[in-house]
Amino acid sequence: MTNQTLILIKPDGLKKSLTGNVLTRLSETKLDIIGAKIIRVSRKLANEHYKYLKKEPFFEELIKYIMGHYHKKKVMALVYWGEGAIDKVRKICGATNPEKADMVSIRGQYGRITTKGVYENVIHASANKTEAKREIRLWFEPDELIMDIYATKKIESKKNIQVWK
Ligand code: IDP
Ligand code: MG
Repeated sequence: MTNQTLILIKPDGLKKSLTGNVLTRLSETKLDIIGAKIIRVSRKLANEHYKYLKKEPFFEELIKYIMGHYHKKKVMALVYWGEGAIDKVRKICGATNPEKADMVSIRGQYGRITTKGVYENVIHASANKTEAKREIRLWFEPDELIMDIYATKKIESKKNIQVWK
């Protein structure tokens, strides 16, 4: 079954110049990239993305990590689409704890645990279809993807938008 998944190259991945390595590893999946961008993560976006971990002792450190307090203040967000996308990408990422992850997985190769106890594991990937839908809709607007993967609607916008001069 085809599905789609959200991937984030986290600030440690960007700081360590791992973008190329990570994209090369992901290309082993032969999936299609249908969206990509560099984002500066706000606290609001970070809180929303990790809201299910709010009660964890490492939550505040995790929010600082994804916002780039310890590395570069940016993440690369991507949407991959294709046959079994969610599972294929999770497999290449490896386990959440970089010390327990398969050594040839992305997290096993490049991740570490900080002295503050955060798993700096280079990459995020959606774990299942429900999570993928919530996360892709959170990180991307419909017109930033080259495929219509979820239902959309038109609204009248009074927003001040910036355009090229
Ligand atoms: P996942 O990223 O493999 O889906 P989640 O449980 O969703 O794992 O956790 C989100 C992120 O929070 C992880 O990728 C990692 O950066 C961090 N994290 C998760 N569990 C721990 C922990 O026990 N200690 C420190 N950091 C953690
Ligand atoms: Mg998760």
